[in-house]
Amino acid sequence: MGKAWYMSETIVDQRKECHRSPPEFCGLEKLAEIGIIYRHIPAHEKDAGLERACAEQGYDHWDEIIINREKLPNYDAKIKNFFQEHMHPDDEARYVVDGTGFFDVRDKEDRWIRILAQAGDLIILPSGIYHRFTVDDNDYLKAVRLFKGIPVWTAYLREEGGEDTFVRHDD
Ligand code: KMT
Ligand code: NI
Repeated sequence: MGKAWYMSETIVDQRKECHRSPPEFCGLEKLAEIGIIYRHIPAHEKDAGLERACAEQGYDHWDEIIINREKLPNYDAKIKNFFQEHMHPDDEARYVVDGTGFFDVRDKEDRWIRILAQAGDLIILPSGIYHRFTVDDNDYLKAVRLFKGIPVWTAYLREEGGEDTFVRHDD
């Protein structure tokens, strides 16, 4: 667990690892520096681990999402929205139950870092952090989403030189 790397400048296929050449890995302390929590909670400690995270961070609501073409309603639009750089007024807190995916965030110099999300990973992107998300070629990620209060699905896009606009992520 716990793998992150700097991304190649050009993305040919968002679902691939998109390494630089040669690959340049990103230390987990770098993620901590930008406020990201990236912690492994093995399946058998899931309940206690998530309870602890909820108590620490003040989360009191949760749901479960399966990202997969067959399972996720409105799949194409959601996949597109997830991969447009955006931020939320709330934390994005996800515990990966099964499957894999990538969360991309920027470092302080605006360089993209790709964070591997796999079973047992708790990833918390604090509110206001620009990010994007994609599944990989397996097209399957099952995650618990943790919230403070009932979630508002507002995402603010970061557009090249443009105004922030918002899209709805969920129904
Ligand atoms: C978001 O807002 O980017 C997401 O919810 C990503 C999908 S949850 C694994
Ligand atoms: Ni998001």
